[in-house]
Amino acid sequence: MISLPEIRPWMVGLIGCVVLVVFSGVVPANAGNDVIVLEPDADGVQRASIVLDSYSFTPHHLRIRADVPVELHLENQSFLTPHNVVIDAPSMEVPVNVNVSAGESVSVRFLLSTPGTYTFFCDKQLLFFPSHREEGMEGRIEVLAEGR
Ligand SMILES: [Cu+2]
Repeated sequence: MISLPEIRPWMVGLIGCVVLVVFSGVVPANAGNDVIVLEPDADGVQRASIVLDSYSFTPHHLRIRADVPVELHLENQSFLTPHNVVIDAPSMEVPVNVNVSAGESVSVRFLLSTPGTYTFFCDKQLLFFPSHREEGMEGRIEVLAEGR
């Protein structure tokens, strides 16, 4: 006759670990928490697509190379809410502040020459409500020196 083993604390720990490992892979691919590393295309432009929604950017963390042009395709998936993208980078020669109407897509090109970490956000705000940035529409762009 087979007797069941007694349950010991280490068994509970082991099962907990297995459950964690199994379910950690179940995070949706569009969660946007991962760093998206841009590589220049054949024409030397670093490209990425970002989905704008109320109130998020997906993805919201980009890593790019300094002094290589960037082209972002911005798609606003909100039904009614206009959004925008403002990049907080005083060193940029041409500041980025692009409006994207509800349901529309816009592409924007820019150049970040100074390595560092920059914030981008949506500064839309309706009346006395919190701004979209305060609601979470914020992301960052890491700019690495060339030859990283
Ligand atoms: Cu917005």
